[in-house]
Amino acid sequence: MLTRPWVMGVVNVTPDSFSDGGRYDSTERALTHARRLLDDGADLLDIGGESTRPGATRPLISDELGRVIPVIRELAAEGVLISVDTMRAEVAAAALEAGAQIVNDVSGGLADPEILDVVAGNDASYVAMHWRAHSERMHDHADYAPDGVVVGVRRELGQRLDAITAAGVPLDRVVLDPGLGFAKVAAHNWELLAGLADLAVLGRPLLIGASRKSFLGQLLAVDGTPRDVGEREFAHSALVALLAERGVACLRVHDARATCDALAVSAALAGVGAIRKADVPWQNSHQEVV
Ligand code: PMM
Repeated sequence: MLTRPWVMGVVNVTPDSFSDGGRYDSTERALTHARRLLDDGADLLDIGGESTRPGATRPLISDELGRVIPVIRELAAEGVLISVDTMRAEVAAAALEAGAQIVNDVSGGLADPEILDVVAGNDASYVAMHWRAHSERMHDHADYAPDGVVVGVRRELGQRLDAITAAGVPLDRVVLDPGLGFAKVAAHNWELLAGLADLAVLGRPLLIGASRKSFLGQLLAVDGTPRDVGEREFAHSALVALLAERGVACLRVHDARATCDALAVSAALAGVGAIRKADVPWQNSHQEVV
């Protein structure tokens, strides 16, 4: 049976993200954007204050906190389900204190291992993404020989799961993410998307962040010039519909409306009237949707 993935709307409170850098870098602008994502059908919002675009340098912790905490505090008070996109234990702790319920750590606990203690200590849910190095150096780590990217990512995510549970985070609080574009070239991303069943054997729900990423721009390139970042939504919508059929549990997206439209198409084609949302370790995860 088709299950509907959760739609996680992206709010980058950053001056320099590749997809939307500088557009929502004040609390007011971020909140306006957040409310638009919710109106468009997002189930939860991912609030981040550090750009992870290739080559990005890291912000000061004080800047990251100043970007995300006021936005999280305001939205959480309105009852919005929030994840904080951070690799830092200190930011995760402050975000959970401000009302976030999920920590989305693109480093899967490698950048700052204490983040796992924060997640465990707060009974939070945790998204662990496959990651090898900070953005300024990740291109040097995109080698998956001899086993290939799917086997490599599965092995390394499995190692992260061991570390996460050893830190006291219950397994059933964890979602896994292959980390499209992080220490991966375009071909790696397509292999991972085609090989999701091989990642599902790790036994945890999968989250996918493909929205606006450069591998879509490369797919649609003309004469070697990648399609502009704002012109990749149709390709992403097609991918969304296909991923829904493959049982992905959560989609991290910039355009919630286009994503929800694509999901409506998958559901209609599957002949499903009322479908269950995919099982994920966060609130209302057994809610029925139409
Ligand atoms: N991608 C980005 C940031 N955070 N988190 C998860 N779990 N998965 C991703 O693929 C992911 C992420 C970078 O994209 P953005 O700059 O558009 O936010």
